[in-house]
Amino acid sequence: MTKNTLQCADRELRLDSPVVMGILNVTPDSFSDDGLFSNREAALRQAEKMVADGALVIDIGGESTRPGAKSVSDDEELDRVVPVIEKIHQELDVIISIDTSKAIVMKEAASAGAGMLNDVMALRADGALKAAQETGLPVCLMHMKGEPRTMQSEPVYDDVFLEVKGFLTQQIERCLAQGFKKEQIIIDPGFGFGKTLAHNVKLFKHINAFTELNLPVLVGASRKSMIGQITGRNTDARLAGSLALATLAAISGAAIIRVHDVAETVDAIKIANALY
Ligand code: 7PJ
Repeated sequence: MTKNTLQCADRELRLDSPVVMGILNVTPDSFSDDGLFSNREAALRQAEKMVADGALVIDIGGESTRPGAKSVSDDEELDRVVPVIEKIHQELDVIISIDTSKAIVMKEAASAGAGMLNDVMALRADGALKAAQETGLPVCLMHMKGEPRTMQSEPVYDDVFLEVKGFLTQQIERCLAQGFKKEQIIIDPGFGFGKTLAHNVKLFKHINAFTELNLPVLVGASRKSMIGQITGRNTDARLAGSLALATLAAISGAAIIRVHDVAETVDAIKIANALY
C-alpha cells in the first residue's frame, strides 16, 4: 500500500490524482433528487451510471443534512441504506461510502459491503468513534458548526480557517487514540455546514493549507448554496458553477471531490490534470 492509497475493505483507492465521489441520496426529501432514487432498483441504476461516468466512490446517504432537515430514526435510516449498499456491492465494482453519523448505521453498512465511512459529525455522535474504528474502514471527518437544524443561523468565527483546522486536528487525535491509523483518515472543511458565504470562500482559499496536515482532503460543494450565492442560480442550474469549483478544488490539492454530476466533473478534472 503506497502512501497515496486508501484501503477500503477489499478495495484500494489510489489518490495520486483527484478522484470523483458520486452522491447517491436515498432520502425521500433529498433536495436535489426529490426522492427519485429512494427505491433499490432506481438507486442501482443511478450508481451504475455514475460508475460508467468515472466515479470511483459512491457516497450513499439516508439522512438529509440540509439546513432545517428532520432527523430520522436508526431503523428508518438502516431501511433506506442497507439494501442499497448490498445491491450495489453485489452488482458493481466500486467503493461504497456511507454518509452517516450513527454508530449502528456504520456497523451495518460495513457488514453490507461499504468500504468507507463519511461522517459530517466527525464521529462525535454516541458510540460512533468506537463503532467506526471497529469496522476497520477509512473515515472522512468533516467540520460542522452546530447541527443541521440550526447551523445556518448566523454562524460566527474569530478565524474560520484556524477554528476548522483546530477542530479537525482534535478529531484526528481522537481517532488515533481510538486505534485508527493515520492512513485511514480523510479530512473535510465542510462547505456550507455552519458557514456564511464569506466563511466558505475563506476556507476554499485555504484548501492547500489543509493539505499540509498530510491527509487527503475531501471537498463537497456540488450545487450548494455558496454556488447559488455567487452565481445567482437555483439548485438545478448550478452545474457550471459546480464544475468551476471542482476544478479549482482539484488544482488546489483536494484528493476527493464529492459531486452530483459525475460525468461532467470527471471531464473537468481530466482537463485540470492534463493542463495544470
Ligand atoms: C457533505 C457531505 C460534504 C462530506 C453532505 C449536500 C449536503 N459529506 N454530505 N462533505 N455534504 N464529507 O450534499 O449538499 O460537504 S450532504
